[in-house]
Amino acid sequence: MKSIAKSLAALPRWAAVGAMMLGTGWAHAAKVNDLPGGPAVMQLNLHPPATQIAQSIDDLHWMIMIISTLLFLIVCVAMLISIIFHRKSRGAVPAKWHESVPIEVAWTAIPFLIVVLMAMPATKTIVAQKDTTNSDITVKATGYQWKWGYDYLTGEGAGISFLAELDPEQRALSNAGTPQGDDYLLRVDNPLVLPVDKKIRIITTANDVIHAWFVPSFGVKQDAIPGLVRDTWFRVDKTGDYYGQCAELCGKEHAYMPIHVKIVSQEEYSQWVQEQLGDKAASGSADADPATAKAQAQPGQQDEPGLAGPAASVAAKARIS
Ligand SMILES: [Cu+2]
Repeated sequence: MKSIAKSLAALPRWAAVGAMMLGTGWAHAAKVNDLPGGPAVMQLNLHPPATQIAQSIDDLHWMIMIISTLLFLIVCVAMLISIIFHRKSRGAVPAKWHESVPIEVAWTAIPFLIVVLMAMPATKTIVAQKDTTNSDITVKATGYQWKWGYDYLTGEGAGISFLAELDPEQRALSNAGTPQGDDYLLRVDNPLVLPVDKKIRIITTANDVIHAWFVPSFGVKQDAIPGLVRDTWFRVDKTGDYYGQCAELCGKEHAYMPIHVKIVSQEEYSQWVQEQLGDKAASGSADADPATAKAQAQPGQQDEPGLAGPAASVAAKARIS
């Protein structure tokens, strides 16, 4: 009793703290705007879809939401009518019948049909999500604590590889406790650049613990598991910047490994590929470090099969330190 009274006495203090936190939240909310391709202020719904799969997921979400809401309302209204108008105090007398085959068939068949109605389009979408065949470009995304390594494996750009880390300025803002900007904790140093309207296959794996490659606007979320490969795909309808984050709790800096995908026109992509491959050729010929050259020439000696390029050398450095 005493402890309850004590808790009640503390309520105004907690209310004040809550109001203060809410006030701070509103103050921050006022400073930021919606981020196209990323989260929106006070967002309740899914991200606007940028791929056909994301559109299907959005449609499924609304269809199932509407069916569930209707069922909830029908059950609630039936229950309230029964409680209010058929209560004992009003003289209601319970029916005497027992076991009714038609009713039992109805309450088994109708929910079954509703579930089938929801499962059919959902299955179609899942099958489409898993169809990674005939891709134009394949990129391997490797999760590290706490960054992403990208290796372009096939298609235009094959051979490009780099690491994408949280923008250092944003890391500093986070350390100082002063979040700023619409893309706070979503900007990276090297975004993943890909062309519009091409089927992109992403192979996911990880170097240490389980991560997940998640870009909501693409309708893509795939675990990246050490020692295993998984794949997913997307074809983006329009150019722009799209943002996501690691979606598997992977350690203390889980919140600091964002994903930034830049979808550009085919011409811009070809130009970017030329620049990257040109830079790589230049740095390859200028690379006087025999250890790095050896590591790149003999990827089989790495712990991570198939890792090559900057991702491998950084992984090797990370192991050494
Ligand atoms: Cu992670």
